[in-house]
This record gives sequence, C-alpha cells and structure tokens, in this order.
Amino acid sequence: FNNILVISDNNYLCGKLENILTEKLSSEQSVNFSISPFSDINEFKEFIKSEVMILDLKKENDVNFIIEHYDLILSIHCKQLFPGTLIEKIKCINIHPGYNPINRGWYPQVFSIQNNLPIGATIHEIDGELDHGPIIDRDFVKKNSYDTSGSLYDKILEKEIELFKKNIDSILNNTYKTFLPENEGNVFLKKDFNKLCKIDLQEETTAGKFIDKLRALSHKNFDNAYYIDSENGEKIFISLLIKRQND
Ligand code: 0FX
Repeated sequence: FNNILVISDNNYLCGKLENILTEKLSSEQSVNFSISPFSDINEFKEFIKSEVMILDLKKENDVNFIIEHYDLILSIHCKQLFPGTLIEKIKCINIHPGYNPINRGWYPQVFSIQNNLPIGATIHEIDGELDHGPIIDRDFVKKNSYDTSGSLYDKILEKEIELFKKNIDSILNNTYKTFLPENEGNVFLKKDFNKLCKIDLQEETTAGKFIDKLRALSHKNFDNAYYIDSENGEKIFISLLIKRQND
C-alpha cells in the first residue's frame, strides 16, 4: 500500500499510533489523517503532528475523494459507519477496543464487566457488519475484580498500541494473514449502554452484581449511572470509588 488514510475520532490513540506509523513508512508511502465532522479539529491538532482533514463518510463527494486518492484506510476508533462502496474498493482495517467476536460494538469494557466476559483488543479487516471482518491479530488483557470501565479501558488502549506495533509492518507491506472469527459473538450498542445507565431503585439483585454494574459504569469523570430522585425527578449520578488495600 502506498497511499494511506487514517480516519479517527480518538485523538489520544491516533497521536500515539501516528508516531509508530510515520516511522515505518518507506519512501514511496505517505499517510494523511482525517476525523469525522463531529470531532473537534482543534483538540485533535494538539495530539497529531500531521495536517488533519475533516471527512464525512455520509457525503458521496468525500467518499469519492477517498477512493480516488488512497489504497489503504486505517480506522482508529472512527465513529462513522464505512459505506459499502468504500469497503468494496479499498482495503479498510479497523482497530477495535474489544476482543472479537466476544466484545463487538460500543464501549466493550463496560459490557465485559457487566456480563463477566473476557476482553482485549483486535485488529481486523472491515466488512459490512460491526467489528466483524477477518481478524489480523487479537489479544486479551487481564480484567481484575477491582477494575472499573476507566482502568480497564486504559489497559485496552495499551494493548491496541502493542498490537499495532506488532502488525504494522505486515499491514503496510500487505503481507499479513487473516482468520475468521469463530462465531457471531456478542454485539452491544449505544442504546444498550444508555439503558444500563438507568438504575432501577426497586430492582433486587446481589451485592456482587450491583458492584459489577457500578464498576462497569464508572469511568473517570463521566456521568453514567444514575437514579431518579423521587421528589424532583432529577437525575442523580453515581460512580464507584475503588481503593485496593495495597494502593
Ligand atoms: O474512541 P472510543 O474509545 O471507542 C468507541 C467505541 O467504544 C468503539 O467500540 C468504537 N469502535 C469506536 C469508534 O468508538 O470512545 P470514546 O472516546 O467516546 O469513549 C472512551 C470510553 O469512555 C468509553 O469506552 C467509555 C467512556 N465513556 C465515554 C463517554 C462519551 C463513558 O463512560 N461515558 C461517556 O459518556
């Protein structure tokens, strides 16, 4: 591949992978960076040394521009769906913060804690379905009883960087091998996350399951889990503060 386009909506990961990628390019190869229209370009510029374009995969003109100019697309947490025309014409490779096919879809570590599923990261070719195509590489990360969404997510990002480093040569040279996911696995969507966030104060459960739910919904400063105050109908957000004995 000679003309590479990175599409991303995650400035931290994209910045890390830019450094690894640009070092690996041969003299014939070049890379450009783009983000979705809803990402903040100024924030991105703080993380990426190269120029950053805004490309909207819903716009035919932008898709045609990509098809004309590039022969490999690397999706680094791109929040737009890749249209069929793009996938058919150009090799599209995705880095997913979950272990395919176990953790397909949205915020994988949240559902991994909530449903007690193993988790990791995956590099795969994009096909017509979400986090579904032929797998180039994948690996697990360790999930502990004291992980929150936030702490587990940080481990997954590091795993994504490790997998990228390990596979980038064979990707750039188009010499990588793939294998198909064993089954359809699990897919969780944004609407599943939104539903999970609402705590039903009448629900009966075990302490273990309730702690798991709060761990799954505790991620740095995000307002995720909430219940409704019975007096004024206001949302009251809660999250878990976890401290280990040896911390
Ligand atoms: O870029 P990303 O880490 O990944 C997301 C999806 O999880 C992933 O499956 C998809 N391939 C990719 C394109 O988009 O998402 P983020 O930077 O918006 O969020 C990172 C984490 O932050 C998320 O895993 C959970 C947490 N978070 C985020 C938001 C916006 C929350 O806990 N609450 C929130 O409201």
